[in-house]
Order: sequence, then structure tokens, then C-alpha cells
Amino acid sequence: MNGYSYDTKDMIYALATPWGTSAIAVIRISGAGCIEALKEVFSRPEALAKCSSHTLVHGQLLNRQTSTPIDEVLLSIFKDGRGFTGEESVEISCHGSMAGVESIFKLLTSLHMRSAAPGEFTFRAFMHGKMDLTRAEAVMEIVSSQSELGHSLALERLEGHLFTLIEEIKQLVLHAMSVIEVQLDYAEDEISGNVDFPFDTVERARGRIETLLATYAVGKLYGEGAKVVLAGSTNAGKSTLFNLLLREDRSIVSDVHGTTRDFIESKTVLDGIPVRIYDTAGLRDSDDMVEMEGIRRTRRLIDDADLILLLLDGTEHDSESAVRYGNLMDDTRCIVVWNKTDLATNPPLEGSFPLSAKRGEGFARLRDEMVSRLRKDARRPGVQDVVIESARQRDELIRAKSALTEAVLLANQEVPLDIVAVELGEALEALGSLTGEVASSDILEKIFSGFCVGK
Ligand SMILES: Nc1nc2c(ncn2[C@@H]2O[C@H](COP(=O)(O)OP(=O)(O)OP(=O)(O)O)[C@@H](O)[C@H]2O)c(=O)[nH]1
Ligand SMILES: [Mg+2]
Repeated sequence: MNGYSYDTKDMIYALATPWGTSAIAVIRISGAGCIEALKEVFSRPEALAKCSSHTLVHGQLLNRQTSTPIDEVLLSIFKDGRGFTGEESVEISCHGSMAGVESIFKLLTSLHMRSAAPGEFTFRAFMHGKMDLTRAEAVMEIVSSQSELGHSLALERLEGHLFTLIEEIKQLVLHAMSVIEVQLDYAEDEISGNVDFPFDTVERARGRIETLLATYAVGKLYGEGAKVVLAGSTNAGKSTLFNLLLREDRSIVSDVHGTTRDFIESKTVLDGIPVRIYDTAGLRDSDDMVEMEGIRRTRRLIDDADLILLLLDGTEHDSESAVRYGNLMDDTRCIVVWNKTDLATNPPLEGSFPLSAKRGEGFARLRDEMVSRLRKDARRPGVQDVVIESARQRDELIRAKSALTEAVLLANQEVPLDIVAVELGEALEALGSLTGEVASSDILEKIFSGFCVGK
């Protein structure tokens, strides 16, 4: 992994809490021999030697040369492979100054421990059978979750509900496979014909895969979130609406045209959906180099958006915007907002959403529209729903589904059953790869290098 082999034999450490100043920081260490190694730099080596697993030991970490204290710490001890990684491990709760944490890192390095690569702790947990791949991915999704609902959905996956569902589907395919194999064994001379292909079982498996696949869009939405861009002419009220959406005075509002010259980005949650909102520079002709660059950036953001709020200034005839933003108005991602309704405005453009960003009138309706557009008719998932979020899981499910579809097709065409069985085998492999049973090192590398915990 980036020239790094995820060796599981040595001792690794990493900061488990965020990198920054805090009351307490936790450094996690994993690997056989780590307790013995720590004895050399701990003020109470005897206590450390005698303590049992799942206990806390209080003491000081000492400088190796001078034996002066580096920090007062609490060590959480996990023996006999009972740590998170399935290995011997220690968690150091120390004081949360960055300089202090750095000194402890240096101390650990001098004890022949090394800084863990991203995801390496979870990788070890997976390698030692502490979790399957769906749970390992859930750990990553929990760490990076951006809304309460996204967090709950990832927790469900960590609890293994996705794993159980996939196992159930696998059992159905295995059952179908065994029915075929019996026929292959006992009817070697007459293996053509589809007399006993278990259509029902295979269809049931395929139906379940389809149901799970249908959760991907919503899982991705609540996990990864969406990008919303506020666009429109200068002075239309974009920054005012931006602040309203964030419930804070984040962006400068003024009646000077071209106030926002570069985009401003912020995060919020809309009905459980993590949303990244961009306030942009209004599009207009300008000779100003800085403003032109701002406008170029606005265009790039618009291309990349999941949802665009196009603000029109209702007090102006705004034919200019209609021309300038003509393409946007026809874009299915676009909601046209008719702003400044508290002032005498022209009648709102057909299909637009009347709003007074200044007073908040019309805001609730606009928010509901934003949520329903982002959700694209999908219902809000319940906290206990099994939902997939990872593109890898989606791809494996598609592979399994295609193989089952092919199997049914071949069986219907009375193709020899051993050929049909190959398709079932392919489906099983895809399902196995989902849970990590047969995952290749390439896949493992991709998943675990995606982890970004610690520093
Ligand atoms: N009366 C009224 N004034 C508004 C409303 N929305 C915005 N304004 C005013 O319109 C002016 C421009 O608002 P901004 O939010 O700065 O507009 P903008 O689209 O961000 O403008 P640029 O950054 O220049 O592109 C400010 O004086 C706001 O107070 C509204 O709903 N009603
Ligand atoms: Mg602005």
C-alpha cells in the first residue's frame, strides 16, 4: 500500500483521537510484545507485568535516557488477542497536547514500534477474523459520517445486519448450487435439460439483491451527502439565502454587486442529509481578473452540483438572468428561486419558488423541495434499515445479480447444467467478495487505504 506492506507481525501505534489540543488524547498500540516493550519506559513495570486483560494501569511514561517523566497516563490493557485488532494491545490515555503526543510517539518509535498506516488497525482486525469486510467498511463509514442518520445507518452495518442479509442470500444460491450438483452427480449421461433448476430459489436471491441494490442511492446520499450550489446574478440574494440555510452570518451580504468574489463553502444537514453548500460569485461580465476567476470557479461548481438553486431578483425584470442562466433553468438539478418577495416584485416566474431570503418567508417550502429533489422520491430510511453506501458493495451486488439473471436465462434455454452452475459460482464469488471471504489483495488494499483516521 503506497509501498507499504500491511505486515501484521510488528507493533504499530496511532492516535485514535483527533489531531489537536484536547484534555485527553488516546494513542492505540497493537502487536505481540507491546506490553513487554512498554515495561521499559513505564514507572510501574511490575504492575504492568502482573495486570490482567481489560484493566487500567496508572503510572508515568519515562524518558529512556534520563528516566524523567514524559506524561502521566492510564494504560488500558488488552491481552491474549482480545484487543480491537485481535492482537495484544494497549491504549494510552495521555494529556492531549500535541507536543506531548509527539514525545510519546518518539518514545514508542524508540521501542521498535512504528506509526500505523491509514486503516491498518481495522485491517488487522479483519485479518484476525474480528470482523468481516462489510463491518470493516462500516467502521470507515462511521468515522467519516456527517449526519446523525448516516451514522446510525453505518452502525447498523457494523452490527452485522448487512452481513447477515448477504449470508442469507448466499445460502439461497448455495442451495440452488447443491440442487444442480446432485443432478450433475447422478445423471452424468443426461445433464442437458432444465427439469430441476431451482428457479424459485434463484429468483428469491435475485429479488433480495435487487432490494438491497435499490438502497444504494439513498445510502450514498445520507452517507456521503450532496453538493448544493447557490447561483444567480450579483445582488440576487445568494449570500442572504446561504446564511439562512446555515442559520449563521457566514457570508458577507451587501447591496454592492459582486460582493462575493470567490465561492464560500459550508456544511449543514437537511433532514438528515449532510449537505455541502456553496455560495458563489454572481455571473456577470467583468474586466476584473479576480472576479473572472471567481466566475470560472462558479461554473465548475455548477457542473459538479447535485442541486442548484438559481436565485432571481424579483424586483428586477431579470431578463438578463433568464438569458445568462437559460441552460440552467432547463437543468433537472435546478430549482429556480424568485427572491425578495417582500418588496414589490414582478409576478414570480412560472414554476419558481417565491422567497424572501431576508425575512425567511417561503423558506420552509423551499427546504422541503430541496430535500425531496435530493432524495429523488426515495423515502427517508429508518435508523434500523439495512442500506448500502459503498460503490464497491454496489458493484459486487450488480455482479451477483447479473450472474443469477444469466443463470436463469441459460436454464430456460436448457443449456447443460454445468454451464449454469458456472454462473451460480460467479454469483457466490461476488457475494463472498462482499463480506471479504474471497476478496483479492487488490480489493483489500483499496478498501483499507481509504481509511483516514488519526493524523
Ligand atoms: N428586501 C429584501 N432584500 C434582500 C433579500 N435578499 C437579499 N436582499 C438584499 O439584497 C442585497 C444583496 O444580497 P446578497 O445576499 O449580498 O446578494 P448576493 O447574490 O450574494 O450578491 P453578490 O455576492 O454580489 O453576487 C443585500 O442588501 C440584501 O440585504 C430579500 O429577500 N428581501
Ligand atoms: Mg454574495
